[in-house]
Amino acid sequence: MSYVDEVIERVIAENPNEPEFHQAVREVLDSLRPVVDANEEAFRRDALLERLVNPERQIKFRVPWIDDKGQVHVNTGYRVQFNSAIGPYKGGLRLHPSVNLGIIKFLGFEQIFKNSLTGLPIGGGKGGSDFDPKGKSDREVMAFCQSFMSELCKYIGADTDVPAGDIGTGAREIGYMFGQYKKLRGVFEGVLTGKGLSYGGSLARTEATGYGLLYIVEEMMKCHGQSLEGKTVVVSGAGNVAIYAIEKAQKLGAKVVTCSDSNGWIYDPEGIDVAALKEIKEVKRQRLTEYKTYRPNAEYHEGKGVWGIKCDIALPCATQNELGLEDAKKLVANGVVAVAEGANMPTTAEATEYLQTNGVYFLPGKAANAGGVATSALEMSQNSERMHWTFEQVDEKLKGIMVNLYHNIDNAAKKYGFEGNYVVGANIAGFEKVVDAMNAQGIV
Ligand code: NDP
Ligand code: 2IT
Repeated sequence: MSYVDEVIERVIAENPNEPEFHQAVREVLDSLRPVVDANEEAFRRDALLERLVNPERQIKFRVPWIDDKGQVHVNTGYRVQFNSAIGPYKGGLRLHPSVNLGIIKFLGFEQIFKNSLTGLPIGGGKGGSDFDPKGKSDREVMAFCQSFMSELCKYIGADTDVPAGDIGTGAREIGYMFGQYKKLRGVFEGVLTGKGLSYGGSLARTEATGYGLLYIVEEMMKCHGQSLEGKTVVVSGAGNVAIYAIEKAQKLGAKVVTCSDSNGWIYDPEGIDVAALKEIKEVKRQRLTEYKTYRPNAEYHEGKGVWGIKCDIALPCATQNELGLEDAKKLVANGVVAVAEGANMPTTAEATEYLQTNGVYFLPGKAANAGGVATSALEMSQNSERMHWTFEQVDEKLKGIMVNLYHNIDNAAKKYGFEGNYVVGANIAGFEKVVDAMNAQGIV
């Protein structure tokens, strides 16, 4: 059996009940076959892949907190410090009832390669909790965040591990966590990114993931002789990534006709009203059903459905495995040209393969949504030099990073004979730098 297949089998056997982690490992290791096959003896001797798929450290802890009625709740907190070969652990904190160790491991594993692709010195990590911020009062969210940080603060720091936002963790949560870290550790340092502008945050970090997604899509389209001007775009999600993807797509001349949350989805044939969406989601924290009060001509549908709308470009920006084979078939039948993942692993393995074999340009999340963490690394730089850069400076750097990233993954795919396969290109290009650093640092 090949070394890659052996390691995939071991990951499945040793990490039962973690299907998302298996899926992420399988996708990466499958892509790495040409590199691993060429170095099989040395990699096997050094147990390189075993070291890659086993986190350096995984922390699991109790998070007790008291609700507004005096009831005590206990959630589970996680931080998986996956790989620090190229820099301090870096990656978001997800707060969602579906969170478990396998999901945090899949996200942390992806983060290793994504962070490497940014070209910046950041290792891979991820964390979170099964706490559900939805429907909680500000005081309850604060109580949770303080309890969560009371334990997490023992394991993180500006030069060791720098968490950030993800699903359910936005500016409010980062603020409460930062305050608690500062109180307990007594240091004001860049231990989290996505901070508010008044206490060390970076301009353009809020917009970065969505904007970065559109910058890389724009570059890819340009390299295929196309542009975003006049294109119809379908987006899923209505959170941080989706909102700023919609905003930038519209600025670049495209028409975005959908968005969604976990209850339902909007079809607005005249183009999504981003100002209304921001007010509903960022200010009032309401459900998408409210959208019709701003745009009476838009349609609201319960459940899932955005992938059935005819479009040129599809941008899944909500969560993992939200775009399956049947969805991919609908997109292809409707003539989709490009699919780019704003979320982490939103497309199932079968759907990805179907899109690729039908000639759709497919950009995987670890490349397409890397603008968020790249800008987090820029926030770390600003914190280190105790300076603030302008919005334009950060945005310009972000755009440069995404354009470079596109060419790196495109070239890596070409170098190994997989031209146009950006999944293979991203995995190989991300892996090469990490493996070089791991080899240089010995068996640690
Ligand atoms: P948010 O919490 O801001 O938004 C998530 C959106 O997805 C919400 O509209 C949510 O609806 C919807 N959603 C639908 N189904 C689900 C589900 N089963 N679980 C969770 N959310 C669901 O998160 P972000 O926009 O920050 O993150 C979206 C995706 O992008 C995630 O995969 C994340 O890992 C990834 N990502 C985020 C980055 C960032 O900088 N924030 C950077 C790179 C990737 P509802 O409100 O009803 O739950
Ligand atoms: O998935 C991701 O890249 C993020 N949630 C952002 C991580 C970060 O450290 O900014």
